[in-house]
Amino acid sequence: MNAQAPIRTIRSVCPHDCPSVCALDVDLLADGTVGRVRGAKDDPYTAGVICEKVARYAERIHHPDRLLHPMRRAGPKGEGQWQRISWDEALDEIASKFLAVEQTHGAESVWPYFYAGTMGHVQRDGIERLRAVRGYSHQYDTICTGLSWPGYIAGTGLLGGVNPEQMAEADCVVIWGTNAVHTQVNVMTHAMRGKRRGAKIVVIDIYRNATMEQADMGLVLRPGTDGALAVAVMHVLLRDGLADREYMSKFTDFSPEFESHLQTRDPQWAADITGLSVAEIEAFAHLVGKTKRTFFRLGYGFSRQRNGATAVHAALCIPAMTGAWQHRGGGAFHSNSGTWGLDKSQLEGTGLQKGQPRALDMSEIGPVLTGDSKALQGGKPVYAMIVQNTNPATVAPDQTLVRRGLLREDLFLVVHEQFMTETAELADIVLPATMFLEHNDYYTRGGHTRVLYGPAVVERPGEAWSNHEVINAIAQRLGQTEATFAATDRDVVADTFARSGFPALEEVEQTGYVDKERPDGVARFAHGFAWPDGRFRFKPDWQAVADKKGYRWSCNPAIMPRFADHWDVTEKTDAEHPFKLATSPARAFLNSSFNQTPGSLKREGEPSVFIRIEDAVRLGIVEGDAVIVGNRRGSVELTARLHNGLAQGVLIAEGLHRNKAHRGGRGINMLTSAEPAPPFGGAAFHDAAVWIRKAL
Ligand SMILES: Nc1nc2c(c(=O)[nH]1)N[C@H]1C(S)=C(S)[C@@H](COP(=O)(O)OP(=O)(O)OC[C@H]3O[C@@H](n4cnc5c(=O)[nH]c(N)nc54)[C@H](O)[C@@H]3O)O[C@H]1N2
Ligand SMILES: Nc1nc2c(c(=O)[nH]1)N[C@H]1C(S)=C(S)[C@@H](COP(=O)(O)OP(=O)(O)OC[C@H]3O[C@@H](n4cnc5c(=O)[nH]c(N)nc54)[C@H](O)[C@@H]3O)O[C@H]1N2
Ligand code: SF4
Ligand SMILES: [Mo]
Repeated sequence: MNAQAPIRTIRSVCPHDCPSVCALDVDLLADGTVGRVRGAKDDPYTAGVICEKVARYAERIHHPDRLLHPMRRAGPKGEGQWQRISWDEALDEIASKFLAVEQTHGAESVWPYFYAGTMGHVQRDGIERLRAVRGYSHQYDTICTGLSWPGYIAGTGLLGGVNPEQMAEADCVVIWGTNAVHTQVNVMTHAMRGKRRGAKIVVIDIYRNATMEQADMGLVLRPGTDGALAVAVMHVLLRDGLADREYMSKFTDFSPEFESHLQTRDPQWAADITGLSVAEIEAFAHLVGKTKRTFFRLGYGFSRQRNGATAVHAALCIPAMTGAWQHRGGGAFHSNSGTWGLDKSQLEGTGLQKGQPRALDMSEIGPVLTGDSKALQGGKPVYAMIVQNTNPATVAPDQTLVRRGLLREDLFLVVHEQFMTETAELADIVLPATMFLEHNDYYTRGGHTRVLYGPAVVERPGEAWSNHEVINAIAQRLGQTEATFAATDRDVVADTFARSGFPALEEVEQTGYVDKERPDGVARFAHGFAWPDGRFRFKPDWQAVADKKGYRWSCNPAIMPRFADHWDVTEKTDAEHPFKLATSPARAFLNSSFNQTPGSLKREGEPSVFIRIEDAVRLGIVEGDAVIVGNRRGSVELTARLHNGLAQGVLIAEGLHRNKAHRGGRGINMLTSAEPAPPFGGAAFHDAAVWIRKAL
């Protein structure tokens, strides 16, 4: 850490893909570098707390491995030989290759690919403008939210919930399928405030993780069985007179058919499926049934199963049955991403769309690039890509196909990055990117209620360009003359705020945020849920969910369960694959970001896998053994860590280490499947049947 005194402290926003979207106070030092980074104390949600990886941001922004100049591949793909080139040369080559692909194969053979490496809307979503004006293939966004969002909307009709600060006012907080200590530390800040008042904390997960260590009640269930727990809880609520029938008759579609469905879902039935005891299920049901002010904080983790969308919906049904929504401190929250009211038409070039190109599923990047005709929707192969803000060669499922695809000789791959990621290593052209303190952007806080602004305050290293600048420059090289491709990032923020009816940017700059908190009654659906009849749905209408959000079916609609339920469609274990593996997030990495910073690498150590002690003993595996975990898709070498907090037959591998950090060079996503999960696609990252054995 640099010991100079700060010359000033500026307000910024953490740009990483994390629901907390913390407001930051960043010290700037006399030599122009970044010093300490702290959580803003005057921001009610951040409340002075940030995670340790961002507190050490100087390590990342001033990392000696930052990319500084455009480079062209100078040897076989992926062999690491590069030639430094100028921006002009790079942009000319990109434009001429893209034009050649357009002319030879059609515009749909170009596939701009991006995700949420930065959550700033201008830098993240501006790539859509280029896609629109050229008629390039669209991206169907599924990798992260494709299962959880539909599950939530199926109940409430809107992706929004009670202000999470109210966890501090709850008498019980249920943290369901999110390892908040690792993934969104601010949930713990507010939940612990409640706990100090005497509130009970319940954590529901598939292993005793860091969050469960803080809980009063920890429920460790088998992966992919949350729906069973949820419907059995509702069975008990009805059986023991703890359901709020008056609330249900006014605000939900509760029906005799649903009630008789639940009669068949008793605690013993759920115990057999979940591995929990009848006593645990009943104790949990009684706690939430008797504690009106129960706040359900539903995470992403339990949606990353093939039945994840239905599981999220089933869990969300519990507060609709107890009527917790009626009480301050009660209700549910998953994300507020449906509540911002933003007009992004200039930012995304909505009005400039050329043609009606196909939308390729981003989670299926492996099948798409290896010519799977279903993934390509019967259309032309992809011959050119520009990738921004994502690292598919590490994070996307079914790496055998992803790598084979990215290594294709006839694929022209441009990667715009801050670091030489494993995706950038496979590129034809690598472009250096700025970081959040080096460009202007605004950010929406999915885990709360604010829109925040983060200005450019430090000098960019070398010749790094922002995403916005790169998209504009490529568009101009391709002959696009629209004014939007000449605007600055700051102009686009200002324009988007103006179109959205937000205060002017100059005003927002003073405080750093716009508060989009909705009145409490609206947030808790006190005037009705967001379906035409105002009723919460125990009986989901998935087609209506698809219509609201533009989702498309990945399965036959007829196979979906009729009511909230356990849906038995997860990947099955068998004699050859007797274990279930989940790839839960590591504390010091954020997806694959930070897997190059010294502090994070030190904390995470080598790639490892948790195995239950009894399972290890049976297989003759001891702590620290090298093991191989595999299935039909591939295999990975890991270090065994014995654990006493997970169910029999469950393995947990925390974190997206670099593939190269594994002996053998193959990373954890060798084992995950790219098959689109029902109903609308998305990768079931925590749902893989595998075998494990000692490495020879
Ligand atoms: N430190 C850190 N922070 C992160 C990330 C990171 O990689 N590292 N990733 C960021 C991103 S992109 C996102 S989307 C969020 C996601 O953050 P979360 O909402 O926390 O979701 P996950 O990280 O997928 O998984 C959370 C927990 O779900 C558990 N889980 C898996 N399967 C099941 C199941 O069937 N049932 C139940 N009950 N639990 C299950 C996992 O074991 C894990 O403990 O976090 C963000 N923040
Ligand atoms: N096995 C397994 N795989 C998973 C998950 C899991 O739980 N288990 N989680 C999944 C989830 S939820 C998600 S969201 C995905 C996320 O996966 P990714 O979107 O790939 O997230 P990161 O790995 O953080 O990569 C983001 C990249 O963007 C770059 N970047 C950041 N800011 C900028 C910028 O301003 N400009 C440019 N050009 N680049 C920038 C960073 O350097 C980084 O390399 O991973 C998924 N993969
Ligand atoms: S990664 Fe999440 S918890 Fe950490 S500073 Fe960023 S927003 Fe906050
Ligand atoms: Mo994510």
